[in-house]
Amino acid sequence: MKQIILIGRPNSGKTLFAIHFAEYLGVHNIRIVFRAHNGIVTSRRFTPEEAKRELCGPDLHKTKHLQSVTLNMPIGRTNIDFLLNDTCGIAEEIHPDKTIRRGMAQTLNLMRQADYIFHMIDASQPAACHADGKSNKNTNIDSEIYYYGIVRSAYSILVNKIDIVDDSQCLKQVQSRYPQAAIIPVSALHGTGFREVKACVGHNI
Ligand SMILES: Nc1nc2c(ncn2[C@@H]2O[C@H](COP(=O)(O)OP(=O)(O)O)[C@@H](O)[C@H]2O)c(=O)[nH]1
Ligand SMILES: [Mg+2]
Repeated sequence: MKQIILIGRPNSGKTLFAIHFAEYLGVHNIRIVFRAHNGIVTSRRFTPEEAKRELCGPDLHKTKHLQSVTLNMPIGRTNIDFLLNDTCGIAEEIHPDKTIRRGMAQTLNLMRQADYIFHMIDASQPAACHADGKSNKNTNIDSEIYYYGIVRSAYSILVNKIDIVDDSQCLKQVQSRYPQAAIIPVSALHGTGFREVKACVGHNI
């Protein structure tokens, strides 16, 4: 089964996107498989409301390890299963919490194995969109993901939270900063851009 990874900074909206995208594809009872770094695998079914309440939020690093959901999409005359992997957010700093450090290592490991990478950028965070943001361009984690992604050529940037920014301005900035990437503006909250993400998945699984 093809593996898709959602990767990005903590709080960029990966978990909310995974839940709402599953719902968009018709899954109203989402079975999430949790894969801890020590190999322990558990699973639980959630309604989208339960999943949002328990797994999303403004606290950094609510997602500490891989959370995968098997989704299904009609392609031509068949239905194809694929795995959407939500991950522990990654950042430049070495995190003081060992569990988070291991979660980040797990994210990076899966990024190498994944068949397709969706890199989520929070449009409301200037460091993500602006070349002159607070992070130095050479050490910025979003730039690191971008350089890896364009080499893999199975990579798109999802510019999330466009419901709360001036999207035309932000998109221009993201495009000039990441010129070789396919960029899809989305709102994980409202479902904006999901049709384009679905089309992209359809071409790549
Ligand atoms: N306005 C808005 N808020 C969002 C959007 N996506 C995520 N959020 C909020 O951002 C916070 C972090 O989301 P979460 O999915 O937990 O981020 P993660 O750490 O990348 O998994 C939560 O409070 C979400 O409700 C969006 O598209 N628009
Ligand atoms: Mg999360």
